[in-house]
Amino acid sequence: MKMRLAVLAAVWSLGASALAQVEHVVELVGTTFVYNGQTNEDIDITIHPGDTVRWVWVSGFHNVVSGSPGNFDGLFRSGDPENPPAEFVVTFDDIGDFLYHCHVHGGLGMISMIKVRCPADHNVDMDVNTLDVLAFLNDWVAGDDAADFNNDGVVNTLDVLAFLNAWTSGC
Ligand SMILES: [Ca+2]
Ligand SMILES: [Ca+2]
Ligand SMILES: [Cu+2]
Repeated sequence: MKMRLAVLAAVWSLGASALAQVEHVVELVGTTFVYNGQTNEDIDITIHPGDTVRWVWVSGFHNVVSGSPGNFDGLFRSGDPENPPAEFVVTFDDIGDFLYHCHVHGGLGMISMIKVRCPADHNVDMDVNTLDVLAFLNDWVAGDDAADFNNDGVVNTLDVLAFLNAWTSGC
């Protein structure tokens, strides 16, 4: 019995480890933000509360400013525009859509967005409810990569445990 509990605890902690903080790197190249081969407004990046985004200057004279061009919302700003090498890191704790731009090139479309969602918000609509369980199980049954909740490259029962663990915690 003790053994069984130990195994259960181990599986549970595997699930919890899926919630570890992750760093996402966005590069500043020429007049574009680049992430995963996507640029500026075409970047599709969804992160979790507590994750960080690291902006890395590769080429060009830039800064990183929250809000849309001409409408600084005061959430974050890297400082005055500068040349590489430079980096800027922000930790996102709140759920939401966070628009940002480069003050120098915002008019040229150097604008992008970070979406912050709870890990259990599987359908990315900012609510965690039973629809997310249905959406997750749908992907899980289909063996879809989106159901690889613990990011280990395999879709199996550990992902269900990890998902339900996150879902029960409410975020
Ligand atoms: Ca949802
Ligand atoms: Ca997995
Ligand atoms: Cu720029």
